[in-house]
Parts: sequence; C-alpha cells; structure tokens
Amino acid sequence: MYTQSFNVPDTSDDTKSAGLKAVARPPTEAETALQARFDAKVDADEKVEPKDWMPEAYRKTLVRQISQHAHSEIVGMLPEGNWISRAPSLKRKAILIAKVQDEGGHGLYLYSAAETLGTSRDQMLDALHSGKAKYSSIFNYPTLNWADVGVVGWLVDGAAIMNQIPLCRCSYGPYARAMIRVCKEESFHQRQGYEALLVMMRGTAEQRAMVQDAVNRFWWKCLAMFGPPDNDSPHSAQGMRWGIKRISNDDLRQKFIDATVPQAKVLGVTLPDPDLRWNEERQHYDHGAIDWDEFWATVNGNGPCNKERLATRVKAHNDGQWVRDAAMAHARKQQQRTLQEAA
Ligand code: FAQ
Repeated sequence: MYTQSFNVPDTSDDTKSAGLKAVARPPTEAETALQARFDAKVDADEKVEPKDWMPEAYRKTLVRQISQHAHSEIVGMLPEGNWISRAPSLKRKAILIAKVQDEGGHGLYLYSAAETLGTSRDQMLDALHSGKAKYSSIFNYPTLNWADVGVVGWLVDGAAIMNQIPLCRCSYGPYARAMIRVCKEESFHQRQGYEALLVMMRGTAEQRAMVQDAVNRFWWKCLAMFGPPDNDSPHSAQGMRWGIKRISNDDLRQKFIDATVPQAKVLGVTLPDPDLRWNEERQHYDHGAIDWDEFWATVNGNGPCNKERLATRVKAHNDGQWVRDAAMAHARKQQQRTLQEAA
C-alpha cells in the first residue's frame, strides 16, 4: 500500500559524481517486513512513535508539515503582538498577552514534536529565516485595527481549530498528543475573539462598521487557509493514506463554512460572498470561487506583509541570541556542578 515510500533518491557520491540518474534499488526482505509492520500499524489506527521504523517519505512529510505548522504559530504571533500595546482596556490587553504567549507555546510543542523525527530546531529555524520554509498564508495580511484582532480570533483561530482537531488523531504520536493541548487553547482563542466582536457589535455604528470591514477583508483569506482544492493538493492523497491528514482540504473548508455562517448571523455581520447559500440537497452551504492566484502569490512570498513578517522574525531571533547564550551557559554550569557533586 505504501511502497512508493521506498523511492528515496540515492544520493551516494559515486552516483552523483558520475552524473548518473539514481535508480531506486528494490527493497530487501527485511525492509519489506518493516514496511508491512508499519502499514499494519497505520491501518489499525495505532500510533507511530519516534523510535519505530518508518518510511523515509513518511518522516519527511511529517517534518515538512509539523515544521510549517510550528513556523505558522510563531509568525502568527506577529500580527496580533502588534496590538498588545494598543489594546482598548486592561482586560483586553491581558487576554491578548495570554493568547500571543499561547501561540509561542504551540510553536515550542510543535518544534519539539518535529525534533523527535531527527531534524534540529536550528535547521528548521534556518529554513524559516532564509525564506525556504512555508508558514500559513493568513499571516501575510495586515491587522489594521482592533476589530481585526477580534476577527483573527473568531475566524483565523476558528479555521485553525477546524483543521487541527482531526490532527489530534494523526498517526504520529508526538504530533497527535501536542495537538490535544493546542486545540484546547485555540478554542479559548476563538471564543475570546468572538466575544470581543460581540461587544463591538453592541457599540456605536462606527464600531459595527469596523467589524464588518474586518470580516470583509479576512473571510476569503481564511477559506484559503485550508490549502488548495483537493484536486490541486499534491500531498493530500498520501497524507490521508498515512493517517496524517484525516479530512481533506475541501471537506474541512466546507465544515468551517457550515459552522461559521450561523455564528455570523448571531454576530450581525454579513459574509462577503454573494454566492453563499444553503443547499438543501447537499445539506451544506454553497460558496463562491476562491482567488487561488492570490493565494499562491502570497504563499510564494509576494503577499502584502511577507517581507515585513520575515524581517521582524529574523530580528527577534537575533535580538534573542543573548538569552539563548545565557541559558546554555547556565545549563553548562549546572551540569558541571552535578558532575563535581557526583565525583
Ligand atoms: N499557507 O498538498 P497540500 C494557526 C502549501 S496555525 C501556506 O494541500 P498539505 C494558529 C503546502 O504546505 C495555521 N502554504 O499540502 C494561529 C504545500 O507546500 P509544500 C497553520 C500552504 O501539507 C492562529 C502546498 O501548499 N496550520 O493558524 C497553505 O497536505 C492565530 C500544497 O498543499 C497548520 O499548519 C497555506 N494556507 O496540506 C496562530 C496545520 N496551504 O510543503 C496565531 C497543519 C497549503 O509542498 C494566530 N498543516 N500550503 O512546499 C496542515 O494541516 C497541512 O499542511 C495543510 C496543507 C492543510 C496546511
């Protein structure tokens, strides 16, 4: 079932220097047995753990997805972090600080989960800072006013939860377990955003207009967060077969729309899609076309804030060098003390 995972390119120096195209060797008997055990585990819905044998392609897929997810969490701190010093009250400021701090924590759980697959945090951060690694498209759009902060909580965290709940059942144990706590925290994030918007909607006409404007700007970008349509999603079929992805991009997008339309009604905002209507036959909402050209331009580095986000992230990393140095010096001192006491 997963035999394509044996097609790992041969990178031996002999082959490369001879300019030959690598040909995958047939699997040995031992490898076939390991593969069969892995397949059976995935098919039985058991967890794959760090020390278990796994196909190289499965490992690579997980590192790709988990590190992208971790990067999204820490870059996702930036658009909201901007608003901590401008929050309208002490209560809102305290909530926002807690939320942004949670996102940093999610990044840490996720980097730790990816490290169990043999990739170091430095490697992952280098890939992010050099622009090679991806992070969620949504964080390349600006948060222009306080209503945007509420909408990020309601819609961006709402979309993130919809995508992440099935990941709690993902086949890789450390990722699945990290997602349980992440989802609980995201749920608080979504509610605080919705509640902040409810308060604004009970305020002045100007405040209501701010909320509507923020919804108009974020709605389509949130739908794109779920990734390209299933037919254009190169990783979906394999990810689903390996039990990493449980629900497809399009199905999750549909679930999000179906759950969000009634929330928008309660809030008193309209969603900016003239084609959005209930389809009795499908028992789902139909929706208009998503601008995938804009999505890919953003994913490929040309969104409104890509450069600014990356520059801020790199600066924060460089400014924090002294903290990492101090932590390492402290750890070395502790280790020496323990060794001296044991001697
Ligand atoms: N943005 O074949 P697929 C959050 C890329 S966390 C950028 O469908 P796959 C919390 C994809 O990586 C939000 N790139 O790929 C928070 C691939 O590129 P590659 C992040 C995207 O992996 C809230 C290519 O397109 N959540 O918001 C996007 O099967 C508030 C082809 O796509 C996660 O990462 C996108 N939206 O499915 C924080 C969840 N979509 O690698 C702060 C875990 C697709 O070939 C404030 N990840 N691409 O170069 C996943 O579930 C999956 O990786 C998908 C993509 C669904 C994102």
